[in-house]
Amino acid sequence: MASAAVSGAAKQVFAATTENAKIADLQADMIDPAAKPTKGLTTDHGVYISDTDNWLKAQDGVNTGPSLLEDQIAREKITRFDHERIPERVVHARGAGAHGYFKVYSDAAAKYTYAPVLTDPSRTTPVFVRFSTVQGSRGSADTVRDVRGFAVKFYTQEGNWDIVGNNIPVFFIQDAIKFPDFVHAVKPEPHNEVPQGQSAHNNFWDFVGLQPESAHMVMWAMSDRAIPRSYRMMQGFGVNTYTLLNSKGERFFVKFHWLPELGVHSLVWDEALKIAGQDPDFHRKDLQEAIENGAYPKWKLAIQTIPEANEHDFDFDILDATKVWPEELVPLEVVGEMTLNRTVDEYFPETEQVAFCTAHVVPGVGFSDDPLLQGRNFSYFDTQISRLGVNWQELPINRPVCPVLNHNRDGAMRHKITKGTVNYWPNRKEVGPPVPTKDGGYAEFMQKINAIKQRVRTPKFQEHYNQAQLFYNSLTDYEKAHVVNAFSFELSHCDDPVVYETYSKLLNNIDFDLAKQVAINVGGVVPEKPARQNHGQATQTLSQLYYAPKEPTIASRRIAILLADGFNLKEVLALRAALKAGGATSWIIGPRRGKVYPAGEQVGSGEGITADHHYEGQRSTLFDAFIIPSGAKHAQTLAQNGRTVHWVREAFGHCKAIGAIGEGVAFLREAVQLPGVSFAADLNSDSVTTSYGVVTTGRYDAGTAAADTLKIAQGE
Ligand code: HDE
Repeated sequence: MASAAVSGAAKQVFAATTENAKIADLQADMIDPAAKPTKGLTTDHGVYISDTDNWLKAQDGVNTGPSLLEDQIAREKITRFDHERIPERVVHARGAGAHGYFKVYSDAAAKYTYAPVLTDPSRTTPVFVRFSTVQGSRGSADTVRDVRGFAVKFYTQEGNWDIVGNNIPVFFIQDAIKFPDFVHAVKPEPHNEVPQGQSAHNNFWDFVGLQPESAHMVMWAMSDRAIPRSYRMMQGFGVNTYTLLNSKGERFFVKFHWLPELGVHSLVWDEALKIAGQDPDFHRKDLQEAIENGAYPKWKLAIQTIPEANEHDFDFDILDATKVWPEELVPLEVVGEMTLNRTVDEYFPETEQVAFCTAHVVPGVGFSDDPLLQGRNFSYFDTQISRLGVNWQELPINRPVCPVLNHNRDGAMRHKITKGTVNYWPNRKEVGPPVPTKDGGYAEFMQKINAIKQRVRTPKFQEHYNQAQLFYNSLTDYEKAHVVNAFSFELSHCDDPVVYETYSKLLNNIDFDLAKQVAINVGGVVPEKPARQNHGQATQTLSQLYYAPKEPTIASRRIAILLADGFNLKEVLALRAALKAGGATSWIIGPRRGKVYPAGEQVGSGEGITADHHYEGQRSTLFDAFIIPSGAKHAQTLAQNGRTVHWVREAFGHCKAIGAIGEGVAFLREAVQLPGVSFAADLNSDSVTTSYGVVTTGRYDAGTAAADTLKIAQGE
């Protein structure tokens, strides 16, 4: 991927790629053209090509003659090109992937499972992770309002284990049989294939309005969780209820959680909309940039477990994927940590061809009767067949690092050549025998079933609003305001009154004020009283504020330094050094890409400093924070430029940390005129010197960090 953002300043702390068992396995299929493995171009059958620019023609030197079908070299080139595309994923089509590894801290989870990947701290298990959006096509924008996929493939020594999760802990439906309806409703509408990369349309809101089991998930999808700042700053959830089996034969229900080291952070809506146009690859590039800079994203893996005997102790069904297990009732236990430390070498054979499957579990991990999971276990294998072919598990990125041996054979694109005369069991040569469970063969839990076949769900599956309300009650006021705005935006895009009236009525089952505000905004049904009593319960772990990092950090943040000619060079150099020391990347934004000249140097001569982008090249939307150094002429020029004033005002509107020094403060105060802002100079505070100002609305810890950075710069 050619990436402007990855060039230049971003490669300040380039890290060597890291090897693991899966990377070693992939080497066998890797070609490095830079190592010149051949003299030059060959056909697919290995014959050197002397001309790749001219189709073989019957030509006399004056007149252009017909192109000859005989040209096998041209035909092969065109045919290969004609067939480059495969079907995109039916959902989660757009994604970004990376390699890494997983380690457990101890054998603490041995009381729940005998799976070594979860209990053996001496092991390093390679992983491949693919993050994705759900609704849009492969070419859609990254920052749209949507659920994010968070799919992890562990290449364990006992086989591949996939946790195919999302960044939201619940789902829209309870039973897999509803999935095609849900996906048809959210995807672009059938008559005109609109809209792309969003759920703001009649069909989605029609469906969820008639399907109250979606209410809880819809609340999450309308919250800030659906516009993450970065894939690296999202929680991940297995969503479905799985099971763990220990060596005593006891079974536990389990939910898997990924907790990001950097905390959970989101964009603001206006910013997300703008980035979707300014840099549709924002999240993809962010992941690549961080890994290439050595700022390896990390998540802790935590589990919630419920002993089999306690399955029915809750007022919700623990097999219902539209419900969370509140952490007050079932605490998280952190068991290990995942680190992503290598970007892909080639997008298609890795990120596009990776194929996840919820049915891929390893001994010690199993399924539950969660009706969504049961259906998923069928769907994933099946969909890979139409996307990649029946031998999809042989593809390099998908094959396990442990040996694979069975009597499955043939099918399109079979790669393996299995020696011998028998391809069935039992056979007279005892080739490929089953492995007893005591020697590591997969053991199903001996679950007793005494049931009547029927198309039903249990009574607890019928309650849909308690947890939707719990979620809303648990948000901070500003998070609630964002939810109101999100519903208002989405329902305003529905032009069928039946749709927005139905949904605004449904909201009154969750929260009276929410329903009222949204109905007023979108012309829905304004309620006079709540449709149900609010139970008033809240829990701190549902607001994303709870996941702010304990230690504020600027590591891996993008911080701009906004300059015009005549700036203070000493300050800028000190700032850059300080930002680099804190693990952030700094970006010079100037009047032109190329040299910008400090005070004391003639414009057009002298050393200057190299700007990474001009003012329009990268807008403030693409940075977490920015700093304006001192310099009289520079501040004056910035003040006279509508574009730079807008650049700063927009960043302020997006709640970014803003730092300024000396005349930079005057520029902020006089030209930009940020509403409601006090400057350090006005504060009469001992802890802040009067020579610089820091504006932060507290969205990012980068605010504090930028202040510290400036202090460092001052000390220079
Ligand atoms: Fe998926 N889902 N899903 N899903 N899903 C797919 O598999 C499906 C569900 C999730 O990066 C498909 O390989 C059914 C929940 C992710 O490659 C398909 C049901 C969760 C990804 C499929 C669900 C997910 C997929 C399409 C309801 C969160 C992308 C392409 C029973 C826990 C993985 C593919 C990647 C992809 C089916 C519900 C997450 C069609 C039937 C719940 C992250 O098989």
